[in-house]
Amino acid sequence: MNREEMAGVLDKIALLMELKGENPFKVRAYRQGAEVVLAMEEDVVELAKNDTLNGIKGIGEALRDKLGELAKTGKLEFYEKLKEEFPPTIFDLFEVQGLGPKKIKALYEELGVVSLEKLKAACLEGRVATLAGFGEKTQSKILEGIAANEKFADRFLLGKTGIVVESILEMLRMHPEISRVAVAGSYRRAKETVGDLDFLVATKEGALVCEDFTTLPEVESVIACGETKASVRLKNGMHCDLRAVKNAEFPFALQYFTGSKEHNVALRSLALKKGWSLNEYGLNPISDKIERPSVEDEKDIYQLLGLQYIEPELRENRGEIEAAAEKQLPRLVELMNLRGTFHNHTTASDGKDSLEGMVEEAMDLGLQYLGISDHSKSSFWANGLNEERLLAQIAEIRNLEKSLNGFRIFSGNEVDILKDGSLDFSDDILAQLDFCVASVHNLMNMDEATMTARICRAMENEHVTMLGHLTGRLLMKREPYAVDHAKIIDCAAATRTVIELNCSPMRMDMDWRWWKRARDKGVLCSINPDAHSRAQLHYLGQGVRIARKGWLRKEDVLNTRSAQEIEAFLSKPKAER
Ligand code: DGT
Ligand code: CA
Ligand code: CA
Ligand code: ZN
Repeated sequence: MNREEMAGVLDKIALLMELKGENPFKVRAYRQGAEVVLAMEEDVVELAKNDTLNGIKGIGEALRDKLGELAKTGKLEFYEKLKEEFPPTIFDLFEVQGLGPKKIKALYEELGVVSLEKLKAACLEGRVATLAGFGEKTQSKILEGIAANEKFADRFLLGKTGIVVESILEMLRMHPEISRVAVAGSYRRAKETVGDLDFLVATKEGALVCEDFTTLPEVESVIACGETKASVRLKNGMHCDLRAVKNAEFPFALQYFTGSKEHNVALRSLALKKGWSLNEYGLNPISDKIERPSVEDEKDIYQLLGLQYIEPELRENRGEIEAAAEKQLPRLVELMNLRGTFHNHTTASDGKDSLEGMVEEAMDLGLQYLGISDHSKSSFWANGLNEERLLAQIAEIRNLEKSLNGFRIFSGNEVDILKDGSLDFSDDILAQLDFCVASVHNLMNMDEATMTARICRAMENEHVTMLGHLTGRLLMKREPYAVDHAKIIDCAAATRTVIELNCSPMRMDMDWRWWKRARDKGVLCSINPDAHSRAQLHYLGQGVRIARKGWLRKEDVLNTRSAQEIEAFLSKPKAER
């Protein structure tokens, strides 16, 4: 049980109590408790476990005892009982935009709505509009909300799923009856969003392993459990499949369930041409004249088909099979190639950690340098720096650097691109920085031509080292703004402006589908976490996987260069970079 899970239980208790129409003060106590648990500096789980969670504002005695029970046993009797009063699908209703506990209560009590499906049906039949306090308008709003939910139904951000995937892998590896373990599907291919998780194990004891899988601590409920397959819903809401195969089938199953479907279809037809039938169980000769091949792992399958090994990130049928046949696949960048990173925030603007804290974390990560780029003055919502504060920050950085044994801090800024493509700081000020990330943060509704011209003008500025989050998209939340990627890439190539791969999980922007084109035009990529806290520097891990998905090699990524090389790069005029 970790902090987030503990807070999650309190939040759900608040929701269910509200549904039951209980005392609003009690409800608020749980909700507030959840916030306190999330925000506490101390290790709240440890304190609760040791019964030392005392005298904390917002956590009364009743709550303290419940947290203690949760931390010690991983369960809470009170919550389990409360949950039994409702069908588990009821929580889905709270995800619909515009539906609060009061409305859900009415829908539940008067129409028996207990799931999204029932809610949608009730809306379509016009029954929701007839409820007191609802009406036609509310009904169509609810339908819109459901539609928006369905569009992103049950997809999760790649960058937020790593922890649960790693912990499930680790537990499966420890199982005595399991010889091989892998995660397949879109997670293995590093898609920016993941639908469900697909685990694969090699075992002789399929039924037992499936059964044990359903009892992992991450599991919320069991959907199905058989001899070779189990399906569960995890506590974080994700669906998750486990397939148990024989050791000899493992390579084929891994290849098949990694996908993508399009890649598999193309690979299967290539196999057919060579006289094999390929499926999730094996590679079988079509005629008995051909001998059955020996396959130990996934690499052997590609080799038998006359292909270079294709890294999972590339398996989207976007030219990788052709390139592998011609032995032209790129050698992809790896996390250990990164030497530093740019675009990071501190408490000077809207970051949660100090300059020192950010630097400490970067050093712990084994990096040689860190670029600091807080917001500029027009981003007042993010406490953007004015000229005076920016100059003071440069001085602070130069001073801090003296005590760092050669670790470099590059002083930069994430400078706003204004409406007409001019920048938030004058050239005199920008010239005093080591580097500059230029980003759009407002007026996002421009038409494509205007927005593209605006961004291109910014890139023409000699001081703009790189372009930040090209489209401003927030995955599953905010559409990208209209911008002509091809033109931006051409302009970046012409002006020698680097484009950032912003690897904040909800951004992953520029999109991976454009990087090969950029690379082929000689545009450099900078893999940037856009970290607003120390912990967020770790976004680099999934960022590298997205860069790989974009066919990028070490030499295409600026921040694989050493601190000295970066210094030399930044000191040259852009035209010579
Ligand atoms: P997701 O879960 O929506 O993010 O995407 P995937 O790629 O993980 O898809 P999923 O979980 O439905 O299936 C896992 C893999 O299994 C998929 O990438 C390819 C393979 N697969 C599933 N259904 C089919 C199919 O009908 N034909 C072929 N060739 N492969 C399939
Ligand atoms: Ca999947
Ligand atoms: Ca699946
Ligand atoms: Zn930004």
